[in-house]
Amino acid sequence: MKAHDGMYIDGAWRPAAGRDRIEVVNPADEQVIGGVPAGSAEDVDAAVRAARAALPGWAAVPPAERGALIGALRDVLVARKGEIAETVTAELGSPLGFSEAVHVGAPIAVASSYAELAASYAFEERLGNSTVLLEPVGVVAAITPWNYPLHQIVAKVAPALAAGCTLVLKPAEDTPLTAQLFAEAVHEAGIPAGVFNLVTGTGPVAGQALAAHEGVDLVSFTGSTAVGRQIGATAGAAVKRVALELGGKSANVILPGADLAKAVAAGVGHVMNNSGQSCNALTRMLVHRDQYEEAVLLAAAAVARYPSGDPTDPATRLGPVVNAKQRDRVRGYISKGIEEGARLVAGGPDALHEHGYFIAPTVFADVTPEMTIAQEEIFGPVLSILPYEDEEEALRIANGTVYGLGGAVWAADAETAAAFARRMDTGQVDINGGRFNVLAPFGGYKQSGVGRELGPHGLAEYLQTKSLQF
Ligand code: TXE
Repeated sequence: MKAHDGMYIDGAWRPAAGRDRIEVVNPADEQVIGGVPAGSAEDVDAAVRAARAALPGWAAVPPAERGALIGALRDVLVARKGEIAETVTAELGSPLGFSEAVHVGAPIAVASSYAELAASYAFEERLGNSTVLLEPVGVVAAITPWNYPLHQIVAKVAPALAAGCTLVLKPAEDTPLTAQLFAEAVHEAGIPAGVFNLVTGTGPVAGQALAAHEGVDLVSFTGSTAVGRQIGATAGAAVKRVALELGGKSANVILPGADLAKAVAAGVGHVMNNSGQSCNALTRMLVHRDQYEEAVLLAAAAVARYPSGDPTDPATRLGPVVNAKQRDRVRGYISKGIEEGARLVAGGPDALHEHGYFIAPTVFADVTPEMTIAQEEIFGPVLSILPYEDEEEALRIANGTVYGLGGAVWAADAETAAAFARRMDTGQVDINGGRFNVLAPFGGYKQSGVGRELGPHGLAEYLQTKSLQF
């Protein structure tokens, strides 16, 4: 696939300082589809300098004009939707229809929301005898993962631009081609040179250099809890702002009286979408003991409707996972589930196809809350179904992990489900199948992270506060 042999710094593609490269592999057939330069500390430094130099000019652009440029960026993403979706599918392996609708559709909606929010947000307010100014925090380091390659970028870049910040993006090693297309879109939209900069490279080299750079004012990271903890510690030592969006082990609580068939089918879909590689995936389904066996049968029937294979084939609903490391990791968790005594109802650890990093859609029953598969983030198409006796036990199980990112509750009516959701230690809960809302804050309780993305709460992360008394 087409790739730039350079870094997008200060409004142009520039050669990398070193000669290291990253190969991009299609996870569906294990073929190399391209390559990009692996940036060094020198490239990071050039990008941070460009972002810092552009900061005063961009921060002074009236918010409505910044919003208009974010709108122009959205328009380019819309115009190039097909090409971006094909690139996401080639790098990540997600079915093409899902890439178009979700991988590109969601960021388009996010960019639209920030085009409007930039213009309408109250960057100044009067409180008693003070005028409170909400000013851009400065230069942002955005470090993003591969699971939603475009969305994770736009969820950071759009609010940062709206706030008046400038950025350096270090995208994931597995999906740099989507990031390059995004940089092209920024350029085409006419966003001034230096406001957005891209350095491709590895986490331990380019990522670490960026997170530790003294010219960065805020590090916004999405990825594993292990790396997030490290970035948080580095930022803390430098008294630098940080936003962390980390792992999850979200519970899908089906209360008696809910439409069981609908709840189970939706829950299975949530875990199978994107091959389970969503930080808020509803990986633990909690069902009342009286309906338990019925739910297990329904789930087994539902996963059978997720044929896996070539992601460009419209019949495919389940693609591979992103790379060999993730495949081995997910298989390891499936084997662990069997070893610890969970009942395998569908799928398993065996290879599915001759080529590609495919995992069979897998369902475990008789999972207890202490099992590894009920505690750790698997990041694959693996569902655990846990029984409960009463609501108090369901709540204890739902809240009984170190994570708290997503969640869902199903009940006979929305009020009953919402009453339960209020007691959950988690950042976002879908009630009776509630849909994605681009304005709703997204982020974690407990070890799922620090800070929020999306909507006005997401914009606030990129602002700092000054008060003038008069
Ligand atoms: O993540 P990493 P990986 C979870 C999921 C998955 C596991 C491992 O459970 O199985 O993490 O995935 C950059 N300094 N999530 O190994 O390494 C890296 O280059 C600075 C949840 O892919 O955390 C990439 O850009 N940066 C998740 C980004 O961090 C560093 C999404 C994420 O990679 C770095 C992805 C360092 N020392 C994985 N090391 C979610 N919350 O959505 C790596 N990076």
